[in-house]
Amino acid sequence: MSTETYAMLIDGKWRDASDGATFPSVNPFDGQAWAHVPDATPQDIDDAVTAARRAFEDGPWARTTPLQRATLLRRFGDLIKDNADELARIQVRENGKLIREVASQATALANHCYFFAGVAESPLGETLASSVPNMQVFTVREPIGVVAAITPWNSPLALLLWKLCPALAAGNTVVIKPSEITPVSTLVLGRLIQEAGFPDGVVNVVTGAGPAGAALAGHHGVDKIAFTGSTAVGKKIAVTAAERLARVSLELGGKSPNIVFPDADLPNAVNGVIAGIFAATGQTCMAGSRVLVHEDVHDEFVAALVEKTAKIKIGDPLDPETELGTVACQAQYDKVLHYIEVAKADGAHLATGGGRPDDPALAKGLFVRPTVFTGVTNDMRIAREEVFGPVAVVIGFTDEDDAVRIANDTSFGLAAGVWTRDLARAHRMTRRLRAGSVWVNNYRKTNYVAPFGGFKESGIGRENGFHAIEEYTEVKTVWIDTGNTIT
Ligand code: TXE
Repeated sequence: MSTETYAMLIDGKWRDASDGATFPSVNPFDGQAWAHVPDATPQDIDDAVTAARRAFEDGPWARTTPLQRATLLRRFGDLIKDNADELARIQVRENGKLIREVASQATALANHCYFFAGVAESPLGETLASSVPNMQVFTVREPIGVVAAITPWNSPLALLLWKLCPALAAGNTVVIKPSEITPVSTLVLGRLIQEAGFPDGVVNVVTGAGPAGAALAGHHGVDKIAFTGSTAVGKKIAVTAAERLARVSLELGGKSPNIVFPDADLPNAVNGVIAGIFAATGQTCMAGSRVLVHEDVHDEFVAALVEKTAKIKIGDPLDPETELGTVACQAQYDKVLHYIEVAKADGAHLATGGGRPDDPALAKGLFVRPTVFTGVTNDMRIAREEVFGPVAVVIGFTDEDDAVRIANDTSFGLAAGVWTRDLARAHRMTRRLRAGSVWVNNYRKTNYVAPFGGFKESGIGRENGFHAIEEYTEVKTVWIDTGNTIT
């Protein structure tokens, strides 16, 4: 089988690793290596950071106007739209996500660029009230400098643009290190960045695994690290950043509760719970992996949930009819199967799923049947640790206070869902849940205008919306004495 070899983007040039090393990208549907990408050395990382630093300090980027940055971002958005099909198909090859999910993300990616093009030209400072006569006091927001964007494999391009667009809108330069599971989509996006006309060195892409990420995060030329990934690595990055007080934003794991009250529209709630946990094969940080169901509707709800889950169509992620694709890589696959065994050993009841599908046509792929455990208590490992796979656990509750107590009894705080027809309850719950996003009668919605991020160990900072620009700027306060009153 023919494989393509890709190069890294450093200072506007396509380069191999300085020692020539590469690693493969493996399609989780058929187990084939279909591309090879460079395995960046510390020298390559240093070159990329040096290029980004030069572009930030001296290059034409340092003198671009907001309008020029906005124009580049709009052009970039147009190119993403023009190449949406290729970008979607590459991501499916890399991580086994459904084409029907990824294809619809393409328009959202372009809108992201357009929104932050607008933000580039928006008023970001404030004029302050001055208690000193003849004194003008105002703030300006300035770029932080060189941003390292370290991204994961579950939504490689979306989670990259959440960082790249605000970073560029604000005037920073960027070194991207995509996940070693999904490097090619980011390298192809790099071509579009060049085609859009961003000056050399403004956006660089280096590829490699954890050590490359660690070298980038630890590089003294990096002023800010924007990371999405595991809580364990996020904590390491926070420690690295703290050593030189680099700015950091972290979007980490979750164990999000999706709470069904007896007054909910139950068929709607069943669909929402299914989409909440099984979309992207459960490999989303915001997955509604803990399903909290009121005791009055527990049995009825579980019966409907199990029946629908068992009918989910597993198959080729490139087939638009497929409803559940593969897990992204062998390590993730092993992790999901391990947690299924942990749940059984801890006494959870396996209501459906729980392993590989029997279909021999799917034998080569990293498939896990959509799985529902019932009889789960919130102290079990399956209710406390992030599985990042198609595994839902159902936990019963007695009343609103009980639901809030269970929902908030977690080290995470990324997201939560509430299913109810009672408006007052909806408002009460949204205020009491300790999570960065709360959805009522829907789940897993994100948008470029809406800030996204976590409470507690789910992260630091917010991506998307106007809040994102705060993560990529420093505030400078300017005092101008207009009266020459120095005595
Ligand atoms: O994540 P890692 P992995 C969670 C999910 C999953 C688990 C492991 O639970 O099962 O993490 O996935 C880079 N310094 N999420 O192993 O290792 C790495 O190369 C700097 C949640 O893929 O955190 C990749 O680019 N960088 C999540 C990125 O960090 C390092 C999405 C993420 O990889 C590094 C993905 C280091 N020491 C996984 N080690 C979400 N929040 O959506 C690795 N990397």
